[in-house]
Amino acid sequence: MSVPSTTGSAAPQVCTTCPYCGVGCGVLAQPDGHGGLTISGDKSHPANAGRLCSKGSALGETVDLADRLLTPEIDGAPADWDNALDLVAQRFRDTIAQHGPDSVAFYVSGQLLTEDYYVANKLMKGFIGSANIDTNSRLCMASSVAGHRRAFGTDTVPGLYTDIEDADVVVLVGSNMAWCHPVLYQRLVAARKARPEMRVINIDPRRTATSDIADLHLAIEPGSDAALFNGLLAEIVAKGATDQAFTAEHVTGFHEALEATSSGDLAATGLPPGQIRAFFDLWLRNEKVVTVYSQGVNQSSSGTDKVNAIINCHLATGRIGRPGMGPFSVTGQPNAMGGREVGGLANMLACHLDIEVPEHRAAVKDFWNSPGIPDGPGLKAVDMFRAVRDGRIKALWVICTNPAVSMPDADAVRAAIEACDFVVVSDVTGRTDTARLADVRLPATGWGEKDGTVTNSERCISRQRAVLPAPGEARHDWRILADVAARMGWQKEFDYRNPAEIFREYAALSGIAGTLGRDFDISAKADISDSDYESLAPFHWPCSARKIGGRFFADGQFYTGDGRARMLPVTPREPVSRPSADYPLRLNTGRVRDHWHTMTRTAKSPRLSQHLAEPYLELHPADAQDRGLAPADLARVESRVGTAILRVVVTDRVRPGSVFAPMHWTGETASAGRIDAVVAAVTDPVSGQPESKGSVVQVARFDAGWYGFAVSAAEPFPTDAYWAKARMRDGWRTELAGDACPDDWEAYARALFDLPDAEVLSLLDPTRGLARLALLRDGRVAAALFASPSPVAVARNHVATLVGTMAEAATLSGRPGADMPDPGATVCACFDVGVNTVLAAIREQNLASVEAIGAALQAGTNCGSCRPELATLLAAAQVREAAE
Ligand SMILES: Nc1nc2c(c(=O)[nH]1)N[C@H]1C(S)=C(S)[C@@H](COP(=O)(O)OP(=O)(O)OC[C@H]3O[C@@H](n4cnc5c(=O)[nH]c(N)nc54)[C@H](O)[C@@H]3O)O[C@H]1N2
Ligand SMILES: Nc1nc2c(c(=O)[nH]1)N[C@H]1C(S)=C(S)[C@@H](COP(=O)(O)OP(=O)(O)OC[C@H]3O[C@@H](n4cnc5c(=O)[nH]c(N)nc54)[C@H](O)[C@@H]3O)O[C@H]1N2
Ligand code: SF4
Ligand SMILES: [Mo]
Repeated sequence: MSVPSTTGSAAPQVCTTCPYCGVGCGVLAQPDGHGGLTISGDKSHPANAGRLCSKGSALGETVDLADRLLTPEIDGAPADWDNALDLVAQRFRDTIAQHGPDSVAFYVSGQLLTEDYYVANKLMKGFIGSANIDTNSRLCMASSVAGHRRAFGTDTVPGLYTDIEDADVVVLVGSNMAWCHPVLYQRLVAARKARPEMRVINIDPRRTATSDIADLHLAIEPGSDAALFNGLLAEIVAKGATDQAFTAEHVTGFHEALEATSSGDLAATGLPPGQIRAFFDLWLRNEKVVTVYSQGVNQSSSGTDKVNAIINCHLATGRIGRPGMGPFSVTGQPNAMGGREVGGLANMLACHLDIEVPEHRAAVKDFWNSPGIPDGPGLKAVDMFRAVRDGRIKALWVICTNPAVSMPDADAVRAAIEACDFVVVSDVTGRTDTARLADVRLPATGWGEKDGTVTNSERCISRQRAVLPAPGEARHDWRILADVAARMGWQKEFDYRNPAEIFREYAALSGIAGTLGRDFDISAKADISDSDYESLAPFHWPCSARKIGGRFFADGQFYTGDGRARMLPVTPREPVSRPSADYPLRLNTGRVRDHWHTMTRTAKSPRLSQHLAEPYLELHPADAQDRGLAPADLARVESRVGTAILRVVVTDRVRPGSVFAPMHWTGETASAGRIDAVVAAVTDPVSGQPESKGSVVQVARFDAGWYGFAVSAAEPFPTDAYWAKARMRDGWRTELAGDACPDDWEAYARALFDLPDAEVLSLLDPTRGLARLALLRDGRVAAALFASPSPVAVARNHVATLVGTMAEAATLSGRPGADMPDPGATVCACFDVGVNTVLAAIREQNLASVEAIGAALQAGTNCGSCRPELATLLAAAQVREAAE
């Protein structure tokens, strides 16, 4: 829907949806006339009512065409679409003819739109006749899917976002909501402010920005969530808090679940008894409890059991599907939920139909008019890449995901892709670790250019709409898939003209699913016209003659054979990899506030790249001391499968014995920052989801001969033992380290910055190993390098402002003049406010609240994503003041 322009002749404002997290915020986007977009939150969208986080607000900075893949490529050379599509179709056809349908596979993504996903699934399961289509949701939501299916007989999130606001107790388990679902977190913060009696409990081995709001932070032993919730179940029963009417009528497995609990469970959590009591008391005293859970639960070798241990407690108390209560698995990707609905996982069919149920298969086969549907599940992601490695899969199509970075045992995955006979990658850029390995690269349209629907964490289906034209020769993912299908012989079955047509077919199929007793039914939309699809407003499923929107399960109607929910007996298990003398530390991994996954989009934004500009390792002070590691040193993190080199952050946010590293850095952005190279490919036996947060590692100093910090107008391509680069407003900032100092710093710098003829200003002190160089073009700084034998101590945010300035005597000091204080590391990305600026303002202006900081500096007043960090700075300053 185009909202009429408010600015006269300018391009119209388009109402669309954010392409990042599963909160699914509505966005208003308007071309700014310079290739970018002006972005604001959509006040009419039920998810965000106008709010956006730092990533959503910066969307306009990510749509330029730098690094975009704009034409198809075969073996690295530009090709036309006909040749590329013919080749893909022919290689898939030949491979299938020779080795059977299970010798090919698609690996797709929760960031595809529902319409793209539907076509991919239909092609593989319905026409190629293999179930070898899996998605990165296997690394993300698979344990929640499996847990839901075991408990409810369907993969359905019962509640709505308003339940989180209406609850009296919100339990956040393995969720860093402040950084990962920021707008939902802001809704929680606002609700809590309006009702100060509301209580928030955060269960996470690590203290995070989310812990800031928590009345109780349970720094649980990694992996011990099932033990804690088993303990809670036993307590519910012991204290008579069971809803006997609900369990008697609507639940089976109560006694088995209770019997599986043991008095020893709670010891495994490592929590002080007082904290456990406080948690249990809050849970038992309040009926309105919502338990929100995310990757700390799912990404575990016992993820499915953790999910069921949580759901058990809600079923036992009948606290499900009513306002302000219920288990709530929040989805990660913008269309993680849509992908589950459309059957993107190797063990599902479309519309919550089951590939293993003959009646379901027959219905879908008839509807698709397909030659046959495989009668069992295909390979799940980890097994799929093992099959690629073993040569069982000979042709692979990767769409909208970057497995060479995000899969566990990522070096082995990279090697498997490289060795595979035929690899196709559809992406918006060719510069990903995975796309670089492809035989055929296909340019896809990206956010802002494509049209379709997504489903967010609360089952709300929204439109993404194009606001920019498709660049170069890029095509929509659904169309690329349909073009290949046509060339494989299924022209008629894939003859779609637009996404509306695909959506109608999908909605009609959901009506059949509804008649087969499934809950995913949006058949009321099956006859939607093209223009109504164009203006489709966000709606919650189901949407059929029988039910529109709302919650599930308060009525005790479940989707199992007997209509009752299942409580599951859960025996808590530790993570599979155990710390040992060789690998004594537990490696936890996750996200940072301003980056999205493998950074192909967020790294384009200078402001999103400032908050955390380098891959890092959080390490407890005791563990750092044992290894002789100081803040800003480099560390080598090693497991049985691989190595990463990361910057050391010494902090008691992590427990002794645990380290944390972000998942975002890639071969494009750092020399050895791919943390999944270190993560072992251990999976949950039920869901197949990898244990991304439970590997064991050893950490040792990475002894560098020299360290460097560089800024440059143009992108540098270092080859040193360590480097990590990030975009900044006028170019690039790069951290460097090498084994032995270059003999000739000037020659080194000229090569690094590819500035062979630049004039060089230098300040060299070979005896102390210090080097400072500025490379000039027409008297202005084109690049600068600061090197020393220990981690370089220059004011980075100041040095970053040198590029493009006239060189002068102070250029190589690395410090701003007394009249220009160093702002320090960026906290507020929207207004570019640094830590030092915030601390100085707190001190000098006696600021006592986050609001006061906002009034003084603007920090935290736009998207609000940095408000938890501002609160932490404020608290630290106040503690210091009290101590002084
Ligand atoms: N900024 C940003 N936001 C994102 C994304 C992004 O890339 N960047 N990605 C999106 C996606 S796809 C997803 S899936 C979500 C993920 O959202 P989250 O799940 O909130 O994010 P993570 O940082 O992966 O992990 C959450 C927390 O789990 C904790 N944890 C680790 N082990 C355990 C454990 O054994 N028990 C418990 N209770 N906790 C544990 C970690 O310390 C971490 O703080 O974020 C979405 N939002
Ligand atoms: N160690 C560790 N590993 C993890 C996790 C963790 O917490 N720890 N989290 C896991 C989770 S939850 C997730 S969801 C995954 C995410 O991991 P990935 O899915 O691998 O990460 P992305 O960077 O989001 O990859 C999306 C790719 O699609 C491209 N793209 C963007 N838009 C489009 C489009 O419209 N069409 C096409 N064809 N391509 C497009 C992007 O450029 C990018 O290359 O990582 C998983 N891996
Ligand atoms: S919370 Fe942020 S990243 Fe998530 S959908 Fe909303 S604006 Fe996008
Ligand atoms: Mo995810």
